[in-house]
Formats: sequence, structure tokens, C-alpha cells
Amino acid sequence: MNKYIKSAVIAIIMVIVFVAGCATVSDSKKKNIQNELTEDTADRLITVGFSQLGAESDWRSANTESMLGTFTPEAGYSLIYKNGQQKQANQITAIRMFIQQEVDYIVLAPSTEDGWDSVLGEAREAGIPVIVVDRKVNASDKNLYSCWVGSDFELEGKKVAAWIKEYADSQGIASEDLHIVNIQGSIGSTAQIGRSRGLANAARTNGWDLMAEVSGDFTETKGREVMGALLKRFDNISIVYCENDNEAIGAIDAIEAAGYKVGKNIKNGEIMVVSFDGVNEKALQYARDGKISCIAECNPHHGPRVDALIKTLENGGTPDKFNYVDEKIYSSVPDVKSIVVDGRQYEIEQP
Ligand code: GYE
Repeated sequence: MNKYIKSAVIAIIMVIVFVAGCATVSDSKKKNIQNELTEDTADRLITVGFSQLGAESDWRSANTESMLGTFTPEAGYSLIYKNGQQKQANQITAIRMFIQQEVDYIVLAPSTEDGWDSVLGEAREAGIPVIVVDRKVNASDKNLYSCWVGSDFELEGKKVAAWIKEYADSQGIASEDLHIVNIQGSIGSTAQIGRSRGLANAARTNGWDLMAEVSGDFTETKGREVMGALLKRFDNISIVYCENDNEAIGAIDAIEAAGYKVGKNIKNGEIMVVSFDGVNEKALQYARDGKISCIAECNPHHGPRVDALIKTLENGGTPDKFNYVDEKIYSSVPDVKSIVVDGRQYEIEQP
């Protein structure tokens, strides 16, 4: 190659290398700026790890929706959501993962009350506040979590029991003629414990015949199955106390399939169904139609409530340890207008 051509080729190669170099520099610079930007935004976001217990009911779906809809980047949050698939072990694994990821807050909707001490201890060691939502935890030391928000489940149970009492009195039905079965929720959950206690205590004081307590696990399928079995065991059931609406929907199917009628006319052989939640549209329609006689509301919209608790903590405040939600009672049965529980009067609302 001639000397001039050689230097021209070298010059061209140098230009190419330079331009490519510039491009690489500016690309990596761009990348750095981008990283800084995302880190900046991430820095400003509050990271929340939410361990939901499962997806057993319409109440649960509404609750999950409320949480996912609240903890959004627009609201200043980065949410890590984990569904425990109804297993406490999965929830414990999720919490350990949140700790490893160094989230700012852990929100726990616990499946059952017992068995949280160790993992809550680990979160406390890591300095991560835990907010418990919906059901409670039975912790050996209340300082293992920051606070709790949810419903007063025993009060819900007392409300339904008070409604049954008012209704029976209005119809002149004797206490011993109330033959009740309880399709309980998931055993060991606060919702089950409180609602079962509300009924059991009322049955004892009023002299009702509480014939059986069997778990329907808060699901429609189990409600149907358990009701079918109860109808084979007893031929005198007057009231089915379902610890949530999904169980009630399943139980009503089973009652109708066995050739009985659901409704308030227990004197004429109808089987009365009462339940909890008031979230599922089908259950509310059943309540309007008189297939479900009474529903104690259980409010699932906890997202904004947990948000408010986090804001209090962020501002250096101390939220109340236990935060109870105010709830209603629904019925379209005209015979009962209001009930009194623990000295407070509740008007009966239309479903
Ligand atoms: O009533 C039921 C759900 O813990 C309040 O769990 C919750 C209960 C709710 O499966 O439908």
C-alpha cells in the first residue's frame, strides 16, 4: 500500500474509533443519568411488602384490590405483594423475603392468630415496622408489631345473635325451638373465633339449641359440602349461621338441592340463613330476596386505613395499637327495625 493511502486508512479508522468512543461514552452517561433518575424516584417511594393470606372469598378479593389500589407509585409507594395461598408457611417465607429486600414496612394479613412470634421477632431485629391488618396475631409480646386495623368480629357475631333474638321474639318463637348449626370460618382465625364466640355466648344465655359447629373454611364449596352433611345429620335445623357470605351461598345451594326452602318462616319449616360480610353482590341480592335473612357487614377496604397508619409512622407519630372499623347490619326482613348490642343501638339497613 502506498504511504499516503496507508495514512488515509489509519486516519479513517481513528475517526471511526473516536466517533464510536463518543457514542459509547454518551450512551453510558445516559445510562447513568437514567439510573440516577430511577434511584431517585425509588428513593422517594416507600417500599411496602404485603403478605395477603389467600384468595378464599369475595371479601378477600375486595381487600386485596383495596391494598393494590392504595399502594401505587402515584401515591408514593412501591408494593411487593405476596399471596400466601391459605398457608401460614408461605406467609412466613414472604415476610423473610421482605426482610431480605429491606422494605420500609411489612403489612401482614395473617391466616391464623398463632405462630408468628419468630418471624415478627426477625422483622423487629431488622428494624422494619409491621402493620397487621384484618385478622389479629396472638403475639407473646405486643411490641412485636406496630399496630393493627380491622373489624370487631365478636361484635359482628353479637349483632347477628341480637338480630336472631329480636326476630324470634317478634314471632313468639320459644328459645328451645331455635335449632342452630354454625358453619364456621377457618379455625383459629380471628374472624372465626369472634363470630363463633358471639353465637355460642348468645346460645348459652338465651337457651338456644346450638346443635353443631363445623368449619366451612370461608369458601362456597366447603359451605355447600358441610351443609349437605348437616342436613343428613339433622332433620330439625331452623337456623344456619354462616361465618361468611360465600359459605352462605354454598349452604343455600345444598339446602335447596335437598328440597328445603330458605327463608324467615322457620315456624313453617323454612331454614333461615344468616351471615357476614355484605361484599358479594350475589349475597346482597339474596338478602334483598329474603334468602339470606341478615348479614353483619364486614368492611374489606383497609388500603386507605393502612396508608394512614404508615403516614402517622412516617411523621414520627405512634398510631393507636388497635384500630376498629365501624360496621353496619343489613336485613330486608321487616320484623326487626333495630338491635341493641353492648348498650349501642344499630338501625337495620337495607342490603
Ligand atoms: O369475613 C371472610 C374471609 O378475615 C374478615 O375472611 C376476614 C374474613 C371474611 O374469608 O369472608
